[in-house]
Amino acid sequence: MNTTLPASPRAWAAAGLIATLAGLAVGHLAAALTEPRSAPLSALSDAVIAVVPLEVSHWFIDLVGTADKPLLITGLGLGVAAAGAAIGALRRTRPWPARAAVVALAAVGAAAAATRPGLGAAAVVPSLLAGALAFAGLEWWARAGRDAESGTRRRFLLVAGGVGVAALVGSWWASRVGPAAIEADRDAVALPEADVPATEPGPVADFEVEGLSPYRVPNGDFYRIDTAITVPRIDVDSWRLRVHGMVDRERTYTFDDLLGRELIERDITLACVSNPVGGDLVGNARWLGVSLAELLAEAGPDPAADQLVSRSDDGWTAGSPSELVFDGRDAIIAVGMNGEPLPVDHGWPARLVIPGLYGYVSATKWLTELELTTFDAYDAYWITRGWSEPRPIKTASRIDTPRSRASGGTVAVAGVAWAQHRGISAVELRVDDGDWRPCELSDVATGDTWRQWRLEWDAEPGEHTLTVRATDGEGEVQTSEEQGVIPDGATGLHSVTVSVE
Ligand SMILES: Nc1nc2c(c(=O)[nH]1)N[C@H]1C(S)=C(S)[C@@H](COP(=O)(O)O)O[C@H]1N2
Ligand SMILES: [Mo]
Repeated sequence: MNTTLPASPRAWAAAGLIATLAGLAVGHLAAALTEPRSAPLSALSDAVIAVVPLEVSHWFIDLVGTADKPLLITGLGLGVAAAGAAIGALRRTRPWPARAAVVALAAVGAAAAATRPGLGAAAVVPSLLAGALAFAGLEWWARAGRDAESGTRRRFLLVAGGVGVAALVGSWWASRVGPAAIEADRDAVALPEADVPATEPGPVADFEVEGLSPYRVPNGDFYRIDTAITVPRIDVDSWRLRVHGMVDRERTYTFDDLLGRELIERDITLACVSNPVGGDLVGNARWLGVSLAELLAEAGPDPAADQLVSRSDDGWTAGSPSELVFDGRDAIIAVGMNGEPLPVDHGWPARLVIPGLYGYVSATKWLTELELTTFDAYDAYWITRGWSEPRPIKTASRIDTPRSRASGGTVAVAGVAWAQHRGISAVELRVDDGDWRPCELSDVATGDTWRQWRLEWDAEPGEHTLTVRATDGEGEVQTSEEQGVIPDGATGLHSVTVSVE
């Protein structure tokens, strides 16, 4: 039995969809084998992030929080798939416009990839390959669909579907063990012991209350914030750190150069300027690395250079006040985090950590360049997008437990407070409209980390509001005035409503 009837528009749309998905999958495989950031959807998402107006991205991030990037890439994927289906339907009656649309789509992907900072002309290959495959698939279908027997159409489905699935499996494999996989390199690095170990905070750094953030957050739980859709995968052997700009002599360092220097270890709390009151975009870790100030000094910085611009492999930049880098604080080029080489998501193979500054003006991951310049001469990534020039981290405190309910009797109320570099000297808790009650504070070694606090509360049944506030190391009490995160960090007091049984 044969079906020589022309295929329905719906069948053409399905064919367009399948050819497009197969093309995308092959493009993805090509990228996974070479440079994951050049995958069509990754490159497109990156480009969208780069060009979308500020108001739109702020609105979107407000709406969906850290789900912004997965949602963006999924949305773009659905968009491209829908375009593929539409092109399939169009191809049925108007072959040339449909062909042109495939070419245009591939060109957009290629242009997005080639213009990503740090990627070159070769980055066009995955998108062009994806386009070529979708194009060929559709041509084949057109022949099969016009006058073919159902067997030919079935063959189309099998082949296109098979190519797509095989390419997806291949990319998954390539991302784990292929040439662009770097986990193995990272696993192979044995970090030397610190020459100058971190000062231990004391016997009670951790109150170990259920629900309370640990003093040091394990790498797997550490918050992650960056603009990278696909994180840079850096080959550590060819990685270089270049120091240039307003210096007497440019310098370049390899990863081994860093490991061969004096390694210091410090507990430092990172915080994101976009952390809302009570939010969790903050964490403390033990960093191992080299002194940023000492390394920069070797280049002979010009005293007039008031800004240190740090640049990431993917082109992201942060601008930090040179004055703070050189004022004796423990600014570090970190290669280790909590006893391991830096995780890929946290900047492998090297990143900056400068105590007392928000991440967007200091904590460059996948670090490749340090440039001494001035604030007049250059605005870093987030400065051009509405965030303020570097200002001190605002004193903040958070209630970790209880968050919503508790059983009556004695309840351990506990949380963390931070005001990096100034330190925390007191934390107080208020129950309903009562007096501020002083809390017990954990041991800390420096003012560069957060500090745990706790209070035993005799909880009466009913609904209660708990509010916390901290005082920094300079005696300044945290403000209750509410401000949003833009432009220089949120203020206000964290409160939770707890129902006590
Ligand atoms: N390359 C790069 N580094 C970056 C960023 C980025 O987008 N790209 N974001 C910064 C911001 S805003 C913060 S808060 C910290 C977060 O570091 P983490 O992801 O290790 O917690 O990294 C900083 N370093
Ligand atoms: Mo951030």
